[in-house]
Amino acid sequence: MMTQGTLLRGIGGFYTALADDGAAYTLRARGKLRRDTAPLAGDRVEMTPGEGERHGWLERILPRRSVLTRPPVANLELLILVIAPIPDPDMLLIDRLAVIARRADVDCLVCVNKSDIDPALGRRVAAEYALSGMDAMSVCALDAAALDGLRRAMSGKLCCVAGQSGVGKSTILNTLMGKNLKTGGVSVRTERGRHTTRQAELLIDGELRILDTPGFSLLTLDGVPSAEVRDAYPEFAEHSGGCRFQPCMHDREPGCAVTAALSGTAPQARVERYRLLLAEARDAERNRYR
Ligand SMILES: Nc1nc2c(ncn2[C@@H]2O[C@H](COP(=O)(O)OP(=O)(O)O)[C@@H](O)[C@H]2O)c(=O)[nH]1
Ligand SMILES: [Mg+2]
Ligand SMILES: [Zn+2]
Repeated sequence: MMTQGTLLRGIGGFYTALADDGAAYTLRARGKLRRDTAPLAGDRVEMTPGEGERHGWLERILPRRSVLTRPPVANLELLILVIAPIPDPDMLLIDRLAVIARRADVDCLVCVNKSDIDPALGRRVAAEYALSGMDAMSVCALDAAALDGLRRAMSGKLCCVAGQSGVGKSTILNTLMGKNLKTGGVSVRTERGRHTTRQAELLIDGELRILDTPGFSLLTLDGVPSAEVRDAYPEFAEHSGGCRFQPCMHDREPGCAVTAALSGTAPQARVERYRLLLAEARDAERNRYR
């Protein structure tokens, strides 16, 4: 009997899949299938479930809508970029993640958590991202009602939550899903001590489908061509036709219409960070071709 479902995780050659009828199965994958396409959390699959205690087989990986390699997840639709007043917001990390996501055709949403500590940060970030094509949402993970907007944005989409350690990712998931994921500030007694997510794992609760993954800290723009970094910024499109040099990287070129249009505005902060990411991508390009 062939069944379709979604891969929740894979550990040590065993995969866990959630069939569309709601049952979870343990599967193995044959060598050929794994060599052709490494199965990823989030993959839509066809499987032959096992009987009783016996594992079943992963038969086929259905075509993917998107793939991220670091962290390795498939079919992601919405990446939620979390920042907070504490720890000090790393906006460069947010923009780097947004570039990677846009290249993989994954939408992003900036989620400013801990609004109870600094309600102004959410407004400041919303102004900075006003032209970015990303919504910026102010939330408080300690208050379920203050997560309603986020819940609506996530509903029905395969989502992933990323951001610095301590911004409240686990707390957001806990409040949204009522699951008892371990959070950094709370001491939780487990056999292995503090819980760390090693593997991408798909959490499902009604309309919410969230991939819990640790891998975003390793992210760099190494391998992203500088022109693609530029093209990940919707801010530029409206003005780039007016730049004196064509094509223009909107870095420090004279007569750059993007620089002229955005200087002195809130979105300029993102343009300045873009120049840092551009330099990073150019460095990687130089090292590669040397
Ligand atoms: N004041 C406040 N604290 C929060 C909020 N969300 C999370 N925290 C706290 O921030 C700390 C880190 O949260 P955690 O979920 O472990 O962050 P993670 O590392 O991103 O998963 C914990 O002490 C949480 O209780 C919030 O909205 N307001
Ligand atoms: Mg956490
Ligand atoms: Zn320009």
